[in-house]
Amino acid sequence: MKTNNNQISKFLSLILRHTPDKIGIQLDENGWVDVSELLHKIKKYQPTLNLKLLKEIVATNDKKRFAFNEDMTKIRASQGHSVSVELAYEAKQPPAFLYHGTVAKFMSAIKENGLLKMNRHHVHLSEDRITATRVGERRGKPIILTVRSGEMHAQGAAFFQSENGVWLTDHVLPEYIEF
Ligand code: HQG
Repeated sequence: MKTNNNQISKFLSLILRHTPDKIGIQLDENGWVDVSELLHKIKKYQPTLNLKLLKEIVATNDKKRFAFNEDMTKIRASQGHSVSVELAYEAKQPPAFLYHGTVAKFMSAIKENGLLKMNRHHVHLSEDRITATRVGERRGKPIILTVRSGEMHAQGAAFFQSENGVWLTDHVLPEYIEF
């Protein structure tokens, strides 16, 4: 059962972050889609998915990747889009330090250019080292970089926090990174 949920969750990430057109839906400018339309159009690909299961997946997803609107008529991915959406996060003061998990092969480029958003809309930073370690581990032996986010913010850089707690910013210059 759990693996089925994982598989549906992966498919939902794909649709709600990257290729909504694959099942013939469109995200609105803030990334939302109607739950009833989603359930209808996704049936062909995920025949077991119904409203009850969708609610379960949203509630139990390990990284809280999806969120409903207040009356649960709409759903969106909380972050990680490659299609253009405006998630309308509020700018927020970050803690003094945030962490970024990466791997050795990117280190020379990061030392030179800092952290870049690459294919995402923001650079993703974690509030604690354990989370950053998990992020880095997806690519190999993790290296944890400490970002002096408090100092960046004091000097005018904007930070946002997604619904699932990930910290987001545009670019981290190398001088704010402790290697
Ligand atoms: C690296 C997952 C070369 C960066 C995770 C990373 C997270 C550079 C990779 C979320 C660079 C981008 C985000 C530079 C950064 N030169 N490489 N200048 N700057 N990089 O996946 O932060 O499962 O786009 O270190 O748990 O790894 O999607 O970002 O290795 O929360 O929900 O370029 O993705 O969540 O990789 O991960 P990503 P990320 P989800």
